[in-house]
Amino acid sequence: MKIVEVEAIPFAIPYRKPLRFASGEVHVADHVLVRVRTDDGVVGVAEAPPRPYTYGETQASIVAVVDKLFAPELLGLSLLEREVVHARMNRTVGNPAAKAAVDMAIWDALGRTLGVSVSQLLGGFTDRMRVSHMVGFASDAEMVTETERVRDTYGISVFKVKVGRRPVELDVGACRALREALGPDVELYVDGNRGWTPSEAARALRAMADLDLTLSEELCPADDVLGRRWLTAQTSVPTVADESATTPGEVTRELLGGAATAISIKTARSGFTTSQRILHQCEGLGVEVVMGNQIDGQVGTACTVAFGAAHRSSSRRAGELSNFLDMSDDLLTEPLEISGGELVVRPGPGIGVEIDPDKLARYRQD
Ligand code: MUC
Ligand code: MG
Repeated sequence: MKIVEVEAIPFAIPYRKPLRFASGEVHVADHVLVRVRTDDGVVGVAEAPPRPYTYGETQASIVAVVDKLFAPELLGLSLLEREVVHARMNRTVGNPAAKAAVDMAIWDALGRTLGVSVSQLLGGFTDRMRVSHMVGFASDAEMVTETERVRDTYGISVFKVKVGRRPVELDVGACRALREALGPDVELYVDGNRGWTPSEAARALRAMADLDLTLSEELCPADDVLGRRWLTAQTSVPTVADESATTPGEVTRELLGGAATAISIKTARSGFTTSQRILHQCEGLGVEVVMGNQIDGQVGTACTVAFGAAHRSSSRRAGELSNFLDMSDDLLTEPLEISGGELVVRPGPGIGVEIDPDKLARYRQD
């Protein structure tokens, strides 16, 4: 079970349709595949999606930090020494997606070594999650058409609508058009990616008070400390902290500061190990969680559903598991399939995915 190699392989797969949101846009999945090999010949994999506009990481920075800083520190450690792995990686600040991918590739290798599913190792609560789909910026008509197509094709009935544009009326109009087109049976919630000021957010939420929004995520920046507290205190829609709450310490700060009432957990930035700490922290505090999406490919989505389904509290809400559908291709031998609005955890050891060597050869950038 000793780690003998840690690889960071950059790859790029174009999106058929870009995702646009208040802090950025994605046209190409320029991610990094992390592979951890052991002396038994087992290989664990995970995917790091760089989000420079959220965490400052790039594809090149992820490759560099894994190759130059993490890999030399991890060689020779056992897959069971994950606390040591984290202590060593945490000598480097930041780099959440790089650390998360190393963590999850180690868990995948552990599951494969033991011949068991990582989802069962983590908790084994259920084998599936309901799926929530993120809807990016477009005209009202395009957003409605996309949402209806996703509902009709995959049975998805939960949608996270990107907001945070200026003027706020653009987003209020889009959310209203979606509610009118989709009717009352569909769940809608919003994510501002820090696009609004607290007063803009308060105004928008008042204007959407009749739309039955179930969550409002990261409407304004974490540095708007008093403004976020003011906003959260006056709205009846639960406030989700996403990019402001990526570590247990940040989760404490956002919740105790009154800036959030729920937490988005993303395995793409906190792996399995730290995500489980955050989940248990939220359970102890009586705070709801939602399994978020860092615009993951299929490897990343397999990780999110493995984690989300593993625990009662992370599987209650629909998980954000569907944006890989907009990619033109992916790396797996067998693609993930969403049907009836659900995604099932891959059976089989580890996270249950196999990388197609031909696809990796086609898309790798090194
Ligand atoms: C989200 O929930 O914010 C957009 C940027 C990012 O890092 O994640 C996505 C989705
Ligand atoms: Mg978000």
